[in-house]
Amino acid sequence: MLKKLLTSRSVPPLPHAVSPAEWETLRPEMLKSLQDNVYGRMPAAVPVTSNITERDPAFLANRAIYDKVTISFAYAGRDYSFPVQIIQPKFRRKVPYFITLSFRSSVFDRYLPAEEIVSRGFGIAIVQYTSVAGDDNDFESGLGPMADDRTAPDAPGKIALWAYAASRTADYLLTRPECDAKNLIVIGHSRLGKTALVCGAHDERFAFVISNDSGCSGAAITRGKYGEDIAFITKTFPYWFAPRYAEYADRENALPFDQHWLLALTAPRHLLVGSAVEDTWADPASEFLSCRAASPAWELYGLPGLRSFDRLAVPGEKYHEGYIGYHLRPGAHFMARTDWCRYMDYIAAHRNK
Ligand code: GTR
Repeated sequence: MLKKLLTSRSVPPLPHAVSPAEWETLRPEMLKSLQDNVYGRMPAAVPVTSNITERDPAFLANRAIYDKVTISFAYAGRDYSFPVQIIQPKFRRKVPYFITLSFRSSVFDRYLPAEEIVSRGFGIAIVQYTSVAGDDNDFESGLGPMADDRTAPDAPGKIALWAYAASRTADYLLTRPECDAKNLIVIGHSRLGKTALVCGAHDERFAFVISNDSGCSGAAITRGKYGEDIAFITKTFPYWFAPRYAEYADRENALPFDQHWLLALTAPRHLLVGSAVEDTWADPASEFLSCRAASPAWELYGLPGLRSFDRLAVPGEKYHEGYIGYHLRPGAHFMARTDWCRYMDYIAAHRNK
């Protein structure tokens, strides 16, 4: 049934490979195609320096350490920096960190049950997205100038720049002795869910890549999608993307791929996709189908991708057996405590030893 649904929407298959080695050779071409057509070039990684500007050694009832850190680097002759907030649970030898791309900077936020996350032994690194680069057409401030000439068809959009900042945050986190390098996580909601997927596709140091309600140009299959489409998103948020993406408005069939390519670039690591049933703008069914269509990438490695019934998910269901975890939450577009609990349960069960 799911196969039929994908065929009826003309979703192109993943590039053909018969072995992990062959798949690895396809990775750079797939990334390039996504960069050229959707998100724009990903700037090359450069070394970072860090400076702790604030510390609370007795945070969260003395169960955590809070650090405010400035991460700095030089790129193409210019200096850049952005702040990150770190919450490190105490009394743990190795800490799996969530790098969370966040809308707001407050640790106690409606999208972030920080105390519960820390009490379960996870660390948190908050990258507040507009402190990296504004959510607008301004490419003069923050990391904006890294996009260079925004008239180039493949110039990076803001999603690429936010994703780049999450990777530079990983550079810093990996220097902290408590950081569990085998279980690094990147997570985001909505536009920042799209960003988490782009970051995880490029940066193989992330063991878990999590997209919450990311929808159009995120986890959802574009061809035949309900709700938001390329015409709307490129008109409303042109600066999120490479300028070329707008050429696909009302021409989604001309795209040489669909969004399951982005998901498949996480293989053979873990991918988690959360949808909400009332979030028709993001289109949960298209997010679910995308997980299904990405699964063959994991199967090449002899690993299960999405393990589900051969039908669309129903509200309240979760599929946690495969390397792709999926859940469909009752309710609307939001990053809920339920979503976090599902993700933490999955990671606890699949954590790399
Ligand atoms: C909407 C946008 C979506 C989604 C959302 C969000 O306005 O159309 O693609 O990203 O914003 O980020 O909250």
